[in-house]
Amino acid sequence: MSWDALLGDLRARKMAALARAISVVENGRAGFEKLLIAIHGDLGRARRIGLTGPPGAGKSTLTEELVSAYRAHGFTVAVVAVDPTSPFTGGALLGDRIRMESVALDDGVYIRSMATRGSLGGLATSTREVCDVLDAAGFDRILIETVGVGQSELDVARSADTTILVLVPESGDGIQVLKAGVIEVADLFVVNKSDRPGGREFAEDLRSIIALRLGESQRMPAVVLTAASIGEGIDRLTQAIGEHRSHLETNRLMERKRSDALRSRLDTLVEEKLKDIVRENGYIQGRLEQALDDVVAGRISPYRAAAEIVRAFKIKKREGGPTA
Ligand SMILES: Nc1nc2c(ncn2[C@@H]2O[C@H](COP(=O)(O)OP(=O)(O)O)[C@@H](O)[C@H]2O)c(=O)[nH]1
Ligand SMILES: [Mg+2]
Repeated sequence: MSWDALLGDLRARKMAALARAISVVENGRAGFEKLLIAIHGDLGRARRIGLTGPPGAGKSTLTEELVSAYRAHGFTVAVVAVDPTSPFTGGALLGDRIRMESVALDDGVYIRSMATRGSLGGLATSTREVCDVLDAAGFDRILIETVGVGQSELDVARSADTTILVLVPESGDGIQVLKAGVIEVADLFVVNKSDRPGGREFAEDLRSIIALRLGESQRMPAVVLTAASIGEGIDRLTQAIGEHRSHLETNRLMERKRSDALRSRLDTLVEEKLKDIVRENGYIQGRLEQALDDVVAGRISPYRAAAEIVRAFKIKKREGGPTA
């Protein structure tokens, strides 16, 4: 299939083209840069919503409920799940399909699991780029589920327009998570499993902690109680997501988020290209090999050796000498 055909089919949201484009991008296979260059002008239409939190909090269940809710409003929805441990059960989706009295596959929904290790220089980078492909394919909403609150999950979450932290009343994790300083990352908090005891109290505690942590001038994020497994609180959640979006738009924060994200992506890409240059440069690699013996023998520190190699490389480049 030609590139033009692939791009055309992708924009027409044909599933085969979508799957192919995503796997090219996810695995950094030949042509991924060309593809990303071609779709760049299409980006920015989808609303990206990240869900993160400890395992078992109900993120997948909530995600399925959100898919149903958005479908009911007529939106197309894509899901990127960066959590291989909890597959989607199809509960809410299947239920919805049966209600729609249709056994045909709903082509307004696309669900994609991602390996936890991206190859485009980290999980965050490849997840973001997979979302770009989904954005170009015209999905109205993109839901990104990540598990845990490690650095790379937070990076993924941060690349969404609205980041939701999902907690449950009974887990001590709730407070742990907040200690790790993720309050600043979350735009919205969900207290799920509120069908169990302690939900309201937990939500109140959470509100106090957030209020203490955030400055006076900062917007107080919503704390929404849900019981995803019985479909409770989902309307309030979609409403809170919408309100956060309006907040971003009225305060021109969307542009800033977008330009911050693009700046960091540009930085990363330039850094990677420079690293490639260094790795492939015969002169530098030769000097490195030479210096290694002296470094190992303790005659020169790696800091000095590195500084000398870089200085020599710069001088050679300036003088137009052979540096390759
Ligand atoms: N009681 C109760 N159980 C729930 C609720 N939401 C999800 N669960 C259950 O919690 C378990 C973990 O849910 P899952 O969505 O896979 O969590 P994830 O690991 O955060 O994606 C599953 O057995 C769900 O059925 C809820 O609101 N109340
Ligand atoms: Mg899950």
